[in-house]
Amino acid sequence: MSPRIQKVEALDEGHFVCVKWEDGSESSYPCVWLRDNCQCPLCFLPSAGARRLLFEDLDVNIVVKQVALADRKKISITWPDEHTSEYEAEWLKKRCFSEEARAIMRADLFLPECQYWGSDLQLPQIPFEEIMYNDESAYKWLCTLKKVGIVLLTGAATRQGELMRLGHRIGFLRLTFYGPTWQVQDKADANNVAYTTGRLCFHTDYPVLQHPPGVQFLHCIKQTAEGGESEVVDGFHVSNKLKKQNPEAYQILSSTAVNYVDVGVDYCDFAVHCKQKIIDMDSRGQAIRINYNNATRDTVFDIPAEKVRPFYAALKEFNDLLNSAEHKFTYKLKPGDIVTFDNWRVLHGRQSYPSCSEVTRHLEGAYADWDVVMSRLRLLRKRVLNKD
Ligand code: OGA
Ligand code: NM2
Ligand code: ZN
Ligand code: ZN
Repeated sequence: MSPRIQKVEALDEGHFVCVKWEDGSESSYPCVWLRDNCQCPLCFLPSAGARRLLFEDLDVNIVVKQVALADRKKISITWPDEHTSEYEAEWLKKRCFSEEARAIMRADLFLPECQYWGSDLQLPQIPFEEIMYNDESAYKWLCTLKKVGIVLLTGAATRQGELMRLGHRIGFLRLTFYGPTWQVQDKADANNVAYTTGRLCFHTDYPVLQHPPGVQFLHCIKQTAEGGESEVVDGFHVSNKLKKQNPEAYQILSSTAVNYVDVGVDYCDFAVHCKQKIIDMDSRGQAIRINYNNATRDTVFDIPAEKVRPFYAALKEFNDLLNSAEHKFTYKLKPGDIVTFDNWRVLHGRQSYPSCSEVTRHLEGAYADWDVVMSRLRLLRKRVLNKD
């Protein structure tokens, strides 16, 4: 069922090659791109899936000398220096430059579909051991994590080390100054407010890092009887609301760089500083990453004095929207639960709980990068759907 070619011709003085498909549709390919992507063994290294051709050796004004159709399944091009290139119909079809074809390719590569939620969230749940041993379940887990931003894995053993296993399942975890995995519990001389019994207001983890961890795992090993409930909110959904309701506040939060700081000792000693906008947006103004932890926001604030009060007012608007009953979802982790969520999108918090001389609440946490998670998702999809 691979596509077949009816006709091929050079256009625009040899700067484009136009392919007419059997269904009557047409695709036009710029010659500089065709030459750049010659698949011959001199120009391409199949074992690496990478280009051997050096940019220095590419003539960016190249035109075709001759183009021919071979058995409706591939085209061959002769270039002015007599180098020849062949391109398969299926390969070309996938790389068509039309708006629609690129939208399909983009969706396939990056799964941009996003399902917004509020207090009505139906927290997606999958048994932990299922995603560990079953590829279809693991694929479903990662697709849902990407689309909804949060998935609860249930029934894990109530001991440390399960997140290490989960890390191996996807590839590897993200090491930070708090260690490969880290223990959230009340600690004497805590080096982070998370390691106390206090309430944590809505935050994303680690905005002090230039590239904050994309995905977070929290494994409940022990849960306190009283307090310690978890809260989550869809930061992208709330950002959209803020943009509509108060464009000025949105503008301030998406353009003002806030200083973050984290100094201390854990996995090793650290003195981390960074400036981040609380809402990172793409070129269309859509939020793509929330960088907000009130605890690590620095006392140093590198903006002109007259901009300070408007900034606080804008942050207040955002914080109020995050906390509105309409937007936040509250639940309580049970021992054996592992909550997995998009740390670029979902803000999380916890209620306070009574302090006690013994440890009454213990979560093990870990991070992963979206690059690693998306890589595993694509490989699982290929295996599950048996396609590429
Ligand atoms: C954290 C955190 C949540 C909790 O450690 O950063 O958000 O429920 N913990 O303790
Ligand atoms: N912990 C939980 O930004 C932060 O400091 C988040 C990180 C200590 C690893 C908390
Ligand atoms: Zn070549
Ligand atoms: Zn946190």
